[in-house]
Formats: sequence, structure tokens, C-alpha cells
Amino acid sequence: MKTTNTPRASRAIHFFFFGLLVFTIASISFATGNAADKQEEMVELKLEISRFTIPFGAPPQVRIENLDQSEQSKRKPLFIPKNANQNIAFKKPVTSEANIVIGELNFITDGEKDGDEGFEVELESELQWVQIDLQKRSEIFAIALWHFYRRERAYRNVIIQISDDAGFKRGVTTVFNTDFENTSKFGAGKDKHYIETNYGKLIPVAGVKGRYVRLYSQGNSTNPGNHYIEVEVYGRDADESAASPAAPAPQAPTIENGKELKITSVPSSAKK
Ligand SMILES: [Ca+2]
Repeated sequence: MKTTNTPRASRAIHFFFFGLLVFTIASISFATGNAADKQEEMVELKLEISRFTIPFGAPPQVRIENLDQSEQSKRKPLFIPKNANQNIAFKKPVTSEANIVIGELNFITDGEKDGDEGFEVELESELQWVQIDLQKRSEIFAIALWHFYRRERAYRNVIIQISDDAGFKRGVTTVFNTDFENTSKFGAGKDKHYIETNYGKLIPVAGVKGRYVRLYSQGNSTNPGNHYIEVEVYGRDADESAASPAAPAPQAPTIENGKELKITSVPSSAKK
């Protein structure tokens, strides 16, 4: 016997499937919206700064072209992903093809940033590089750099590159370049020379991936030598970052009359 309820049953089935469709679309939209809204937790990168004052007399005038006269002590804070807030260059091996005049290459990643004598390594003159092997492909968000600050000076043609190739022949990304005249043939740099201080130079990096960091310089405003006290690299394992939500590029620390960075003294036991 045929039922007279067929149209009503049909309407109920249509209503059920329409409801299911609406629910599915809403669920997908909600999930997509959540993913878009989810951003990485960012933290302020706070460098450990050793106390230091120019030891004698008036500071010399820094004579170098294209000089940024801003004070590094008044730079804006830099925010990086929370799980990249670690110095992954600490105690990592450093190499160079240059002759070493004073000190040792491992001073560059030993964690000591004092300005006193005995903390810097000096490389021979002309364009020279030092290279840090992070020993793991890393995603890099900041590099902090102390050349030599016992006397006020600026280093010439500071170029920083990141690559997975130890020979820096392939896949090279230049993240900082003050060689505005392109004397080193890496392309004309858009960054300015800067005066060395105990605050170091903090360079934001937009999550560039690579295992090696290479730093060039070509003498300084006082003499032809190339010196390094410390280099820090802030980042995380590149494989780890693949599973994380997209991180916004770090905020560039332009200089303004803001609050000074927290100052931490280097413990006297660390001094040589
Ligand atoms: Ca050091």
C-alpha cells in the first residue's frame, strides 16, 4: 500500500540534507578563520649588554661615508617568535680564510662581550670574512654583532649573508650590507655604516633559513684591521618552524628617543 506521507517525508529528507550542508560550510569557515587568526607568540629580544665607557680622553671623530649617527642604545625594541628567542650561535664553530693577527676565532661565539683588552679577535686587513656553522638548518630572525668598541669607530663594508652552502656559492641571502659603493661586488648595499658601542648592532632578519652565517668587513674608520668581539644569531630549527603558524616579519629597530635597553653587567668571573 502506498503511503500518503511521501511528500512530507521527502521534505524532511531535503531539510535534513540542507541543514547538514549549512553546518558543514559553517564548520569549514570557522576552522579556516581560526587558522588565519592564529599568529605566533612574539617576544621582545633583550640582548645582554656589558657596561662600558670610553676609557680615556674625548672620543675620536668617526670619519666614514654614509654613516648612521643614531644611538644604538635608543633603538626600538625588536620582537621575534618566542621559540626563536635563543642565541643559536653560542659556542658554535667559527672559520675564516684570513690570517689571525690577535686572539682566536672562537672568541666570536664564546658568549663574552666585554670591551676590555683580550676579548677581541683581529683578522688581517682588506675584505675578510668569518663564518659561523650553526650545525643545523635554522630559521633566523635576528643577528647581533659587536666588532670592537673600546674606541669609537665604524667598520667599513659590513655584509652579512646566510646560506645552506658552506662555500657560499649557491642559495645565498644577503641580510645586511653597508657596501653602498659595491666595492666587494655583492651588489650595492642599502644599509648605513654605524658606530660601534657596547650595545652592539641589532639586525632584524625576516625568517631566512640556512645553516651558515658569513660576516664580511673591510677595515674600519681608524685602521685597516677587522675585529670581532661577539656575534649572536637568534633563531630556531628550520624543521620546527614548518609546523608552526606563519610568523610576521620582525619589526625593524629604527632609532628613536625611546627607553634604553636593559643593561646587564658581564660577571667579573667572565673577564680574562
Ligand atoms: Ca666573545
